[in-house]
Amino acid sequence: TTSTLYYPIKLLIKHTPIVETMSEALSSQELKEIENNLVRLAKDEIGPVLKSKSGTQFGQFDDKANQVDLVTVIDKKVESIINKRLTSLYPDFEFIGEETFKPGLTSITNSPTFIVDPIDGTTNFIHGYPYSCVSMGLAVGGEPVVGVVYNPHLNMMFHASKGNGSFFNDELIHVTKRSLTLQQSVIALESGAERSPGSNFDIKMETYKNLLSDKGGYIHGSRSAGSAAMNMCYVANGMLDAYWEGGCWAWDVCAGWCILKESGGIVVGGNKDEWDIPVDRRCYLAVRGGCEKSEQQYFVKSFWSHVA
Ligand code: LIP
Repeated sequence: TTSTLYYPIKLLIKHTPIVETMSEALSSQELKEIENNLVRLAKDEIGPVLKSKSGTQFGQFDDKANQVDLVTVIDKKVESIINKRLTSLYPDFEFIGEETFKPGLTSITNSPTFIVDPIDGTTNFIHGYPYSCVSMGLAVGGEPVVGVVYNPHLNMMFHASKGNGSFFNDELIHVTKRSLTLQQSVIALESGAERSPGSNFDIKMETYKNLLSDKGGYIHGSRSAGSAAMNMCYVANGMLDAYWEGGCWAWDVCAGWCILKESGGIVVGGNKDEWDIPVDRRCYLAVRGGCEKSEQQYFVKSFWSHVA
């Protein structure tokens, strides 16, 4: 029997026509302005905090779901700064953040909603490993339409808004045109926080083996930034060919999803035949642009054939 790497969709996106029309009310120019405000907030206020506090929270973190799912007071403080700033700028928009999310109560509607991870890569942040970043996305009608991901340690600012292109440090992202095949790909794969044998953990490890084995996908290699948002951005600018994970959340991927789409990439479900998924599906396969749509679709089907 084939197992499914799945997560009960805890958050349902309620499609209501009234709000749908609101999504058309935000022009690409308005989205660009929101993008610029998020870039400024990331660069001027959040980046300096992440940069100065990374590697200073040893022994000062708490467990969440388990002892490898971590949070610090800085995560909570940064989310509060972002929430206050965005609520004052956009009082009619909703806000969902990793540290204030309430499973089963918080729901993503079709209203304009900021979906924010104050520190993506918290474990990296605690260890002083320079792959933590702030990830701020805006979803309208459930679709990621603005994304800003900033890693101040490596001075990497990725940003995009629907219809306005994707940027890396203010340079428009152009993914080098080249063929896309599973065998010649470098793919981000994460250990994640779910580690119990006999669960999704086994499916993940089995899938990694299937992809890497010379009797399986025989891919060029796998990488693991420890940050979904950074992985999405590296797929967006073509440094990675794909990223696959089950278990991360809407706030991990919302911003990177917009950045990736604006650079010609696609996001589908991590399980077979899931071509069209909601932002909170919690199981994703992100694939780069710089190739034909038909190549992306063939790559996705090849990848899915290796999911355990
Ligand atoms: C992290 C994700 C990463 C996942 C980690 C963790 P956090 O988010 O970005 O993809 O593998 O387990 O969930 O918790 O650092 O914000």
